[in-house]
Amino acid sequence: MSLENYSIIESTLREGEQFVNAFFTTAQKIRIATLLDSFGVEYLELTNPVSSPQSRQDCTTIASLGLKTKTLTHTRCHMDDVKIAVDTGVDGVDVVIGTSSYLREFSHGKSMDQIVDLAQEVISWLLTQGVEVRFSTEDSLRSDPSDIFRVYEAVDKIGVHRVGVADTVGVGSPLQIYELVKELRSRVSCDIEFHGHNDSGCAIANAYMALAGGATHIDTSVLGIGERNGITSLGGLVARMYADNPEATKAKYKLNMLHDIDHAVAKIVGIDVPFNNYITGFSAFTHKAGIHAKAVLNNPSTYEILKPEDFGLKRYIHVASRLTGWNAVKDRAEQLGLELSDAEIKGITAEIKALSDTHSLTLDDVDTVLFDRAKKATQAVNGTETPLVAST
Ligand code: HCA
Ligand code: CU
Repeated sequence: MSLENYSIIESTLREGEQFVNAFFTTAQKIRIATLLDSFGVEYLELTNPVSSPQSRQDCTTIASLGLKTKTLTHTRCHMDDVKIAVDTGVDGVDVVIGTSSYLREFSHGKSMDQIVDLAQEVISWLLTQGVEVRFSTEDSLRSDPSDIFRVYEAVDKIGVHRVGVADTVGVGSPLQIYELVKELRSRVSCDIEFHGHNDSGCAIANAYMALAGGATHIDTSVLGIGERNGITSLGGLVARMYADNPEATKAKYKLNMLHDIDHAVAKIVGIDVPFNNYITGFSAFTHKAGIHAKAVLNNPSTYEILKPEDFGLKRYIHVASRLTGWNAVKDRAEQLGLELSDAEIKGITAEIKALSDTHSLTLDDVDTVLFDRAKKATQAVNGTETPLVAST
């Protein structure tokens, strides 16, 4: 069921701020929050207000913007943190504490008994404050399952709204995540959130399998930015969900905003949108080989699972290569308004292939060949110098 009915917790303004290059001014935070709100994410997660005075101020500012999306702030499982969090006016508080032996020994030093007691104290206080409350176990995948189930069940019993599974080090496989979430689903009645890092390349697949196992909320960040190489990316999750159900995904989010959102955040953090980024990478809708081009020109669905027009984008057929085919060259000639016979197009295609066997071609090179041949063809027919080019 969760595959049709899930919420995105967009954490660019929390996990994303942990990306090495990220420094967000207040104005940039407001811009990112506003863009994500218009896109339609259900929640925004903000940096823990105790991190710095400006973080606290920004949290209050964003919580009071009157966005449609709910605002959440991240906190440690600590009374001092959650009191300040509630004071910022956010709709909800995302509490987290490490449960793996690594974090218990080398980070906060608490035993599982102490964690269970503390979690109950913090969560029950938060529940009196009228905010949405989530409790998550950091490094869930390297925690003893019986430990995390024990603490999840304890907070579920006192009425927490959501528990979170966090693959903090990106070690989980899709099957492992599915099985863990499925087991958790059978043990708690509250909602389940998944937060997955991408160290071993599974963040999107893991988020998807968490939903398949019964999770209701997925954490994302724009372009996946976060600690190390980041988490499930917003665009990647959207691409995955669209591949399953285009109509539901189009109805849920303003997909034509993704391009601007990815590029705006990339600019703010000083990176390029990767060439192979889901949906918005520069080659995401580019077809090259002649066989692909021919079929796509006949029917784009032959080689496209995502329709570029649904994201406000265009497909591009690459012709400037030795892999091209005459259908692609013909399409380019038509774009340029050139009238050439199929025989001529086939001859030009052979010429392009020969040229690109010796060096890399640009689209300009192809266009030059096309214009040149069109001119010669016209001269041959009319015996004149006038190029046979439609008015442009
Ligand atoms: C971290 C914390 C966290 C928290 C996830 C959560 C993680 O920075 O280590 O709140 O569920 O990956 O565990 O981002
Ligand atoms: Cu994280």
